[in-house]
Amino acid sequence: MNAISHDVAKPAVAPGSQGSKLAALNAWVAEVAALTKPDAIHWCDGSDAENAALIAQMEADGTLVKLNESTHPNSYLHRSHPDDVARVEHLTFVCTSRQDDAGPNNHWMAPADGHAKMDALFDGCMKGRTMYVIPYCMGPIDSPLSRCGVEITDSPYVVANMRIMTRMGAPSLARIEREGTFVKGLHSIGELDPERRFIMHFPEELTIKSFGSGYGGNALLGKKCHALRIASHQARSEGWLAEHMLILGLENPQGETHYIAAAFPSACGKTNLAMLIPPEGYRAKGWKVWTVGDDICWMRPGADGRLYAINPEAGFFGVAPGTSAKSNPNALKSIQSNTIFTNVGVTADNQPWWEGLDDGQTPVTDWRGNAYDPAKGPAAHPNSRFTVSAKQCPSYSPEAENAAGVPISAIVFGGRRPSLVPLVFEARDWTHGVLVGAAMGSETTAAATGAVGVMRRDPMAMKPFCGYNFADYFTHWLSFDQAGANLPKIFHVNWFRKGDDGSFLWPGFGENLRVLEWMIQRVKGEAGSVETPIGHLPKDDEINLDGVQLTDEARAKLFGFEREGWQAEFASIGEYLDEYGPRMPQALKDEQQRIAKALGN
Ligand code: GTP
Ligand code: SPV
Ligand code: MN
Repeated sequence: MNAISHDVAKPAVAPGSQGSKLAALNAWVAEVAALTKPDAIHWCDGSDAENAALIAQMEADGTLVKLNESTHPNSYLHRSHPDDVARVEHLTFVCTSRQDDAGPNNHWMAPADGHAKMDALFDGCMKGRTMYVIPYCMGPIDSPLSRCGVEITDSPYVVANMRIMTRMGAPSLARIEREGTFVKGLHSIGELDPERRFIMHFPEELTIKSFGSGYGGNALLGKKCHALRIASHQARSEGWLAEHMLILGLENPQGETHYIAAAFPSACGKTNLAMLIPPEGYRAKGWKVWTVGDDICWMRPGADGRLYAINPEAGFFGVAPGTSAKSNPNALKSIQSNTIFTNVGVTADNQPWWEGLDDGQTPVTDWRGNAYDPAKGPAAHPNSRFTVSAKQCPSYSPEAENAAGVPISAIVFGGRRPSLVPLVFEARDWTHGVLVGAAMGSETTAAATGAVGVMRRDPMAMKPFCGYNFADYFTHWLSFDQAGANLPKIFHVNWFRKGDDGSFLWPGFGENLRVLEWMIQRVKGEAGSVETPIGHLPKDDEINLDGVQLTDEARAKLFGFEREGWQAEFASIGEYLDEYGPRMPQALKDEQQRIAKALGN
């Protein structure tokens, strides 16, 4: 690495910089270097040569294991520390000057205390290591909706992932030099000690400090830390939205494409829906789904009053288990080459393997690197992931690079709801839709540490990611309903309804297209519905079920309205809104009470 590293004794300035416009960046890098004391500083340019040198270094020290070159060219396996395999919500903080601004939905620390705690951890932590400076842009490099950041890290694995997940390197540095503003993200893997691990956000200072984890959303700071927690805070004051949503384009046989944004909690189906392949009959007629994004959506009103969305990311950090040629062929095709796999198993001939891959092979090594023994758990960690450029996805939309974004026709909320919640319903209007999002619930998944399968409220799928008080966030959402606005319709879906025997009642995956079709018909005023207190449900036969086998139980539960269950649900939603006290917008409380009354509560 000597060839591309700078001796720390030399000034820590960006290459080619005259010092003036990048003064703030250069000063910060120097300050961080003085604190963390790295042996060397490397400014990342994002080039192929730089990436190749980093990969070679990581192969040599065992950070990456090369996978089968003939089946998976240029692909690698990384095994993270077994105690460092997912986001850590209990160690994630939002440090606003006033505690109320972070809200009951966040862990809070006073900014001065947060900085003191983190700076003590960072003190000298990069001795013997190289410090990488990663300039990146979230969103197309030429889009006014995009925002830049710089992550400083001592993890070359983070550098390699950020190169795939963001527009990283020289063009981003040039934009930072033009704009002068950027989000500062400081990261060190430290000793990977869970007792010395914190993910700290200072939204008022556009600053992130993350220590002690090398995994996913904890360490790739452009993703959840910047593009959701910091960006949501920024979006509130600037009049836009930063959301945990996929974006897809649904093209019908007439060649019209409608864009849909959908918020499902972590590991609840965003990547799968974003890459959906329509059922055979639909494909034959010319239906197609285009992938714009699979995890994060930034949107703002355009001159015509519609919401325009960009995907701030450039790659996918997707859940591996369950990804197969049947469930998600586009994802599987995307990850045949140039992919970093984290915490998957491997086969005898060194191919990546995970539960649900269904390729007829068997793993020999598990995600920890031990001989695979089914009695000791799965071969792949349930939160094992692939990192791959979006450009490798066969359904990647050319519009994803459009600087203006795509106009959104429908917003969809959903979660894992084994009971009560039907397959789909539509909100009556924007305010009702905001309540539907605010009331979202879902079972927890392996994407975060802690118990799996526990039902919790996860408003707009943003519980772990909203950088400010949820009450203010709902107020912000409500504020988009104003004169001149031409807002998307809002829907709620549930792919995870279970029958009495515990199995899923809806086939899901590609078949979800049938539900999207109904939504767009509703947007165009072409489909009917049945009005209930919880919203509009599809009328009998309004959703095309040709070729779908559903039992009577499934039909009743997927399309029915269970008044008594909803009465209890609305009482619980009311209690939830009350947890936020007087900051909760009255309009949302009124909406909850109106529906509770209509339900007969
Ligand atoms: P994050 O990247 O954590 O934000 O997750 P995500 O929302 O992108 O989740 P993803 O699409 O990776 O799905 C996670 C899990 O849900 C996988 O195990 C999928 O197989 C499963 N899944 C996705 N869609 C469906 C569906 O329509 N039905 C059922 N039953 N399971 C699904
Ligand atoms: C999620 O947990 O919602 C993810 C994965 O998308 S991570 O980047 O680790 O947050
Ligand atoms: Mn996510």
